Amino acid sequence: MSNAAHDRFAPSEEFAAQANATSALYGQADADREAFWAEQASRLHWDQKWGQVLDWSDAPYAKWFVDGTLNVAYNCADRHVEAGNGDRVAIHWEGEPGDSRAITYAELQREVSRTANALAELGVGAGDRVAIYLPMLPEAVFSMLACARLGAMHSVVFGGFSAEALRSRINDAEAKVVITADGQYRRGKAMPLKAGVDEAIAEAPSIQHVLVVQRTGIDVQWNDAHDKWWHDVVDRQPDTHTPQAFDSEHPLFILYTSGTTGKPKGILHTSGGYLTQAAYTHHTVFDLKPDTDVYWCTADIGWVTGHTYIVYGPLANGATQVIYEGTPNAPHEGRHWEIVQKYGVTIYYTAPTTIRTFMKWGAEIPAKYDLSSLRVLGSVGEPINPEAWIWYRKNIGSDRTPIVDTWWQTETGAIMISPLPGATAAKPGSAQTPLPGISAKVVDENGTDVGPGGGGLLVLDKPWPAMLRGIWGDDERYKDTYWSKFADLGFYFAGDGAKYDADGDMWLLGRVDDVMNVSGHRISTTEVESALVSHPNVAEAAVVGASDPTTGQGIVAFVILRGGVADEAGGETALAELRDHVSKEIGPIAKPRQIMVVPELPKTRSGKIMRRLLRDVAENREVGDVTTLADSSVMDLISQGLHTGA
Ligand code: 6R9
Repeated sequence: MSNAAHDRFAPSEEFAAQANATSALYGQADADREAFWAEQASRLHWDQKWGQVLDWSDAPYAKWFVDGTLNVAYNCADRHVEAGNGDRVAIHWEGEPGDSRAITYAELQREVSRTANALAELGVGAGDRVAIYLPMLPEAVFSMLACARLGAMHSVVFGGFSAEALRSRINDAEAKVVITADGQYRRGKAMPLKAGVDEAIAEAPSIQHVLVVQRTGIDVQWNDAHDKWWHDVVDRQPDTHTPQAFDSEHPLFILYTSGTTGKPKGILHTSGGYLTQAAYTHHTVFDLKPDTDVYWCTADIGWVTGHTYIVYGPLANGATQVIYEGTPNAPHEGRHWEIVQKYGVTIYYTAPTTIRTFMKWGAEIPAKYDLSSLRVLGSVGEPINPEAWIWYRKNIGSDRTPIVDTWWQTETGAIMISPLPGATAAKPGSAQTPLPGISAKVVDENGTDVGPGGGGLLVLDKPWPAMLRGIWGDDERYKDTYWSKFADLGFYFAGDGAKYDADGDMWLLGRVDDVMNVSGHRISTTEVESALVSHPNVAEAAVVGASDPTTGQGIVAFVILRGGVADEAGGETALAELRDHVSKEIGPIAKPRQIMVVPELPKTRSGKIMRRLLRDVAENREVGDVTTLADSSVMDLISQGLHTGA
């Protein structure tokens, strides 16, 4: 079969010659890490310069750029206007129904100022928390930056989350204000959004005001005591606002992410270090040229990728970017490529799950559009299987563009491990190397580096500027989750399995709770999934380790077949062939015990497969809690139509 995993893709000479970063950057960072980060911090405007670069004396709580002061929103809007770039488009916003709006940096500065004035009128000040529960509208960006401008923390809650999820997040952070919209467009339909807020705040006593953007015009229930239309409150505000400088360690935002227990963790990020690493990585990893590039990150603002690579990184760098409101198949499966063509997008950043969806829809769809403007492609969120990587490069990147596979987490705040597009000969499926200034290792249970060819756990062994500064209201959990496993060594435990190949490049293998143990062999669910999707009949695959009386765990695979092959390939012979295929790709030890053909896979709203639920099916248990699924009916579909081959 395919040797995709063994191919290497060096940047072209032209690309390398114009790249923002060369391999010299690694040596420069290694020679003096703090001096390197100080240089990166100089990308920003500081009202007062820092003294010490890093104070790690209170580990695991870092202080970066000690005593420096800055205003994050000023850095993301005003200073570009002052530098003469007020007419540059900051945001090409594209609505799902086809409406659009171009927002220049001068307008961004005015909109953020108005919003900040409005929030101040509603009583929001430095240190307060504001919940943001909005679709992908320009107002989401204005709201986040308005909070930053005032020194208030935002807590963005993904618009696809339930009222219950919103309530628990509002209550945990004791937010004063929630910003929402009447409704949101999803595949051509206006769906209610404010209704969820009404339900959430019935038991959220900290909320004093609900600020409502009118997006769809659908009916809403109105409570005069706390509801206010955005257009009534924000539009009448003065469009200037004097930003105040805050300490480098002033809190910027809280973002909730799921952990191993049920209660989400409120990951806390602060200002100077976070913005420094956001700007540096966005410039270096995507090779951003602010004068000429049109950048597009397809994430939702409700996830960390939307925070760092839609709001803070690109806007700190004065980039021009596309923000799209809707889904990739509204109103047709070529929508993303139509947008790339319309705006001349040059840098495109998305998730493997989206790429595999495009594969499923077929290469003939992107082929209908002019994608020649693209020059850098990115991937984030989960390991990308080599076949998807190759498909992405070939069908979206015209077999020409570098691809950056970027490993990072909500907790790390910004990209940590990634190729440099102009310097790295890329290996499909491997994030390869910690960025200049970042240190990461693969270690065994004792914390010893496993060395080339070895596998183990990913740790970050030196503090980095955008690192989390704790879990909101839960210091113990912060120390326990990330710092207790290698307490003597002071390593941050990322929760991911990883290995080095013979060249010493890193391969991220998924969460360690997704690593299976079959007859004493460690096998990553990702490796088996990757082998399955390298078979021409398979569109998508999810693999779990189900408990097995003889082998410890047995491999159970759930596969979605490609369109047109479902009938023949679902049969016993075809499934046996699939099992043999995996055996051939990885080894007999990785041969699935059982393969089930399913119409859909259960995914969270950020596109991560919920293996826990599949494990329930594989172990013949009643299926557990499905409330965090993007579509909770998927599990019913799976249970109804199982064809299995064993
Ligand atoms: C940015 C983001 C973090 C987890 C992380 C890891 C997985 C992210 C990856 C990747 C392999 C990549 N992950 N990027 N795994 N290769 N390039 O996704 O943050 O939602 O907090 O998820 O996602 O398992 O630990 P978050």
